[in-house]
Amino acid sequence: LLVFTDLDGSLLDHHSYDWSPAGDWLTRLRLAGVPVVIDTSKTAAEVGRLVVELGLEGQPFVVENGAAIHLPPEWRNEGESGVVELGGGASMIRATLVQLRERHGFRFEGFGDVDAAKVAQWTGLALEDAERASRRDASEPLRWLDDEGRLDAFAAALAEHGLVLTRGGRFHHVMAAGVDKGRALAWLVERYRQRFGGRTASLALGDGANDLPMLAAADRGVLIRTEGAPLKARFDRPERVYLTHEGGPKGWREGMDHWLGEDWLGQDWTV
Ligand code: 2M8
Ligand code: MG
Ligand code: MG
Repeated sequence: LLVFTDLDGSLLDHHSYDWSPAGDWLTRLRLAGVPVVIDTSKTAAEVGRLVVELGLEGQPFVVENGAAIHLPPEWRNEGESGVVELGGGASMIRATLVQLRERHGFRFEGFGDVDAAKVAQWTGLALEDAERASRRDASEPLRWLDDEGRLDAFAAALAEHGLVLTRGGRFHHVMAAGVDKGRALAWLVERYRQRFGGRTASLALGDGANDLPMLAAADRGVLIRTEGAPLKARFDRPERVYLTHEGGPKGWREGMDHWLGEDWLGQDWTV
């Protein structure tokens, strides 16, 4: 079994960054040798710190909404760097965004338009964390300041330039077309299978629109309830996705209790 998890609003409380309700499960999974793989919109600079705090060192992790996968040194194949890119770079994305804003008059503000102090203000992160969040390699988060009704036209304009729009907890995110958390999950499930063989069932947990491809790509999913309006999600096989009542790390724990329960090691994960 492999566990893939979103961070903000899922394993971590969106405001306090507390994950203590999920702590018991993290310990149990570690003792059972079940990898917990972070699959997040955060940057490598942010996650590099968090894996240590969360005790999740030694596993690969996915950053920037699936745009890049970071592999531990011992995981790298010959000639492979530690970073597998599944989409194009941030400077191309930024240049296209600036061009579209000028041409169509879309109103938005991206992380690349402002300094870290502003990002700290938007997110509630400490300045040094906001600075880490601003070091983007392959995605751009932005605040949409225009009519919600223009988002479709914005997404269409992005698509013409080979880019895709998704939505996280607070921000919209722009990546190269084809990039999403689900594709990164599939890539890593295959890599775990090559490395360790055997069963590679996956369980994914997330709370945002940007997590839906990850939940759809996993054998089992946990859609963690968000504050405010519940996310409208349609899955091909909805019986595979559990919707929590609690939010954040409490919802994370609830989803684990639901799928893994007491005798979870004995469960049949084949699908
Ligand atoms: C951004 O992502 C969150 C995740 O859902 C959002 O859209 O609200 C990211 O850019 C990340 O790098 C940053 O740490 C986070 C802070 O709120 O915001
Ligand atoms: Mg989230
Ligand atoms: Mg996220």
